[in-house]
Amino acid sequence: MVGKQVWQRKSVCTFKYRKRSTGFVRLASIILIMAGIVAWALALEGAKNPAAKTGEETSARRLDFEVVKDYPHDPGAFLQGLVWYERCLYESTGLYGQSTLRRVDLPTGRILKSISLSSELFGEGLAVVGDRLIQLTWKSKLGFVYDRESFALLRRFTYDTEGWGLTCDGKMLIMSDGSSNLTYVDPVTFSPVRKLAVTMNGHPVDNLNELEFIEGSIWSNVWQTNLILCIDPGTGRANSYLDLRGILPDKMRTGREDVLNGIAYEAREKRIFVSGKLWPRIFEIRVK
Ligand SMILES: [Ca+2]
Repeated sequence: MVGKQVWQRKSVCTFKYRKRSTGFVRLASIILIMAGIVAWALALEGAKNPAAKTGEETSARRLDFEVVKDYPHDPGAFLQGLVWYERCLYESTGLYGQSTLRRVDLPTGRILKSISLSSELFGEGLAVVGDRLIQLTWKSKLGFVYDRESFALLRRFTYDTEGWGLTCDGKMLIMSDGSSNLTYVDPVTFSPVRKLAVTMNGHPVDNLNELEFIEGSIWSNVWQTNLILCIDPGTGRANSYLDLRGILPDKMRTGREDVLNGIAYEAREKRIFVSGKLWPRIFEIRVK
């Protein structure tokens, strides 16, 4: 009998403990689920809008712009690199079996000269350094140096990463590889000189792509977005950005991979050109 009472008391205590314990577990679960939902919402917002303030770094400023003019562009050009020299644009286009290096006239958009890459190569970033054109390829880790006028191949070089965007700050090449790092590369030896980690609002920004050095700032479009970041070469911080959403009208879109992927700068008249993969237009923009 005594034993039964003890058992009953123990049993009641255990039941109460279990009840309290179950309540605590339920509350903790709810808190965890709520925290998960908030974290997921923040991550989603961050993915949609890297400009959202998420860290201690000063929030990047959105720059207003206007389209000054637009020009025809070969809608078959899978644009990967765009650069201006004197009166022409130079383009590197991608896709296996379709990659080219070309010189394009403005305002007509006419292709003045074009050479094809071997079918196993996928053209990527392009920069002008003096009388040479430097072109990257995507996964082949192989770059080319051409005579700017004749497009004669002068030499090849290699690198350790994927090749994405390329520009020149007047002294060094700056290269992107799809990560949040940019690499400074010696334009003569093609040796990497230093890495620049790029952040926006305190966070690394992946998928840095086509580049252009404009008035002391590295402009980089972020692959598969309408964003162009304006990066301080000293700190790696994107202090400002442009959102080019809607610049290419929906009716001109192919629905394929027609994302923003070209930035060029004409320094004399301070003109900025942007375009994208398979875009039928090149847009000249002015930052307000
Ligand atoms: Ca460029």
